Amino acid sequence: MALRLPACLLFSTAIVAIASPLLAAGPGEMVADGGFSEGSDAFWASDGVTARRDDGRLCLTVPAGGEPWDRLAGMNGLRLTPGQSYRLGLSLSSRPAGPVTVRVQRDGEPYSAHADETIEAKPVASTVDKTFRAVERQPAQLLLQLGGQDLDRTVCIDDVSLTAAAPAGTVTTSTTASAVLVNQSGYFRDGPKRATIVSDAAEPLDFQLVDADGAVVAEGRTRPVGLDPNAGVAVHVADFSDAEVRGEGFRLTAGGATSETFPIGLATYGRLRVDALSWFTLQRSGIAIEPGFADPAYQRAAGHLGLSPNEGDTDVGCLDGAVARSLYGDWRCDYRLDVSGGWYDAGDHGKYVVTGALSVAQLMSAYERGIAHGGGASPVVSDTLGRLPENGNSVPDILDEARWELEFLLKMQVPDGAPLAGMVHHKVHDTAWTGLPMLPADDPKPRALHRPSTAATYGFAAAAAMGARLFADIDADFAGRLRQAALTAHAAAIANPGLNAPSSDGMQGGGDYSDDNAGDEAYWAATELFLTTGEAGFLEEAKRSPFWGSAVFAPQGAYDWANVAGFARLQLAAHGEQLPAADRRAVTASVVSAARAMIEVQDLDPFGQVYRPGADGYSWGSNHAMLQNMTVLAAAYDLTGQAGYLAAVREGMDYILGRNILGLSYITGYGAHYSQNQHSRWYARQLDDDLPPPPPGTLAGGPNGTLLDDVAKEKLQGCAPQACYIDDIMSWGTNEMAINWNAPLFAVASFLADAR
Ligand code: 9MR
Repeated sequence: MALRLPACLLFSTAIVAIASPLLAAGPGEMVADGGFSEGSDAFWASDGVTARRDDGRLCLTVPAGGEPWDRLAGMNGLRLTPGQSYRLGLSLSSRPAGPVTVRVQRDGEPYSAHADETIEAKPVASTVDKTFRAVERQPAQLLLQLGGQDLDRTVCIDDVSLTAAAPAGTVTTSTTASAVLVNQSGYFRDGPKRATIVSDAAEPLDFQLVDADGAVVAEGRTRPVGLDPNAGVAVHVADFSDAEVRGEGFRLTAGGATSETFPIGLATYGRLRVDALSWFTLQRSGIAIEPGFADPAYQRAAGHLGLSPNEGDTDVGCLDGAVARSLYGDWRCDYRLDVSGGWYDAGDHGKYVVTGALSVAQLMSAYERGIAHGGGASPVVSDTLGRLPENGNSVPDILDEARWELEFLLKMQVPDGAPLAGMVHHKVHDTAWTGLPMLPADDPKPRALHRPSTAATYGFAAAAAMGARLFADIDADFAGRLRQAALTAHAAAIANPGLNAPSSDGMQGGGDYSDDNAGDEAYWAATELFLTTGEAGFLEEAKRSPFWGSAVFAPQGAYDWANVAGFARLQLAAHGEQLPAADRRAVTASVVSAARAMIEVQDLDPFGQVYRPGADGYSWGSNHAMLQNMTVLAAAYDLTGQAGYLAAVREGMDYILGRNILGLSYITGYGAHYSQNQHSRWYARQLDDDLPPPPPGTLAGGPNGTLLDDVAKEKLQGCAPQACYIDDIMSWGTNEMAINWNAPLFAVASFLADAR
């Protein structure tokens, strides 16, 4: 509803608008003199409505007629923080009885509501007590809609109060967490060491760092921050960076509370790098997971090899019928493809080229960093890095794992001679969702190829070009296949612009991965083709892209599967030795300035997050968005050698590993309390004791401000942004695992294991 305020608002003689209604009485109270007992208040009344003080109330005389919004009273000047919960209270009476709509809304077009409640007001006053979550940062107002009645009436209000509230979700989901929130997996001896303490004390608190024997090894005073809108509570920060000690079993105490134990100087990123890479091996489709290379707990039959009850993926046709027509119009195909292999995307059995391309590229980027930095001495380039069947085959393990996906991506390309030849199918998945649990080999649903898309084709071209570069010295034949396929795809995508993956509300057995702009994928493809071939034409193409000079990194997430320009920019910065000097300088400067902006965000955040949530709170897969941001900081460190960037990545991991309002590490197997029920059809221990839990090194998606699944809708209503997470296997909106989430986890772990 668009609500227009009359241009001229009449103030009753008894009512004087004060300049700043935020100069309020009680602590945190946003309504000045809501008890109407002092000399001034902030309320106005619209044309025709008169207001007067009456025995410590504000009474409004409202003429009959009009629409509800034609007769108003209200208070302007509210500044709300998106995501923060607020509590609105007032007492309300109406003589004669009738409805009053109470709104907190934008103070201007389109008057969008933070809260909207209609109350049947009676002659005897009743209390309104409403908790709501602010949706945006625009100036807001508290408004009463009083019109639309058959008779004149008098509405009186009293005890009007608006305060920031710690919402129910925070209380229920954080009760198990200590008030002293630390990186439970451990700090670097010479790295930043900070903790976040939940406390509304106005003064600094004393803190102590206590070792495993109970001895105080460092102490200091906290810095009070006040209410943190993301956490929904007031916090302090303790900085014990100067304590250059080493060992297991440290604790931090402050304000009478004690943290979980944590190590210092024994950082676990080497182990995490191995776990995060080996996680991909366990995601493999089309191969049995055997105790020969994997923990026996994860043993399972090969999935989707066409053995009953599976129907795929060795002989898959294109989606047809009504769903295909509704999504893709006249598109059809009369070939069938063997698209076996690759990785399952996430907790479902779908395989999506857009996430596959970026994920495989990020694995390869960690390898390429290992070559560029440290002359290949890093374990990241070794043949004994992961737990995978090709271990010891003289090919670096990362490339073995990458090849598993690249071979699948190659199969997704439309064959020569067919319509859209050279384009790449956007995805292959079941034609209807399966339930949980469901081992890959047990999936009985038919599989179908979806229409090729321009974005998937460019994404594939980029990843394949990158693979061609990295396999050149290892397997020339494979590198040649990749290179040819990348060139073919690139040409096909240019010839078929605007073939976008549509949105279908996920109703067809797989994720949509809809994307209506392939420009960023085109920029990435041109970039990788340039880096691989050195051909000026690809550089010119990249430079013609609107993404060439634009600011591609956002604090909500530097890049993701749908927005890959940030990754392309990092690639150019890291490996663009062949760029003309001025271009190189510009590309480097853009990465460094984005990293600087991320440090500013981090410095202001009491949890050390390298992330700023958007208007809707944390995004789907917010944990991975932070990790992507850390890859920008890591790149800036590689480009400048400045220790601040390395420190920022180290501290950025604190939030992921337990320094968050839930006191929970989002990586299975890391920290004292960690996510262990991630949404997966086969790591489904929560549903079936005979199935394994997610393997160590599994990243949970993380808080998601949009409550998507039924568990989140039921359990997380009113959650503070940082608390919109639940470790439940059915909460796919907050707790899924995914290849494009574990890929940056691997890349960041690898960076932190190696960077000094
Ligand atoms: O994380 C993905 C999000 O960015 C997309 O908007 C959404 C719809 O395409 O899909 C999300 O990814 C899920 C996918 O749909 C199915 N596999 C699991 C993915 C992670 O939750």
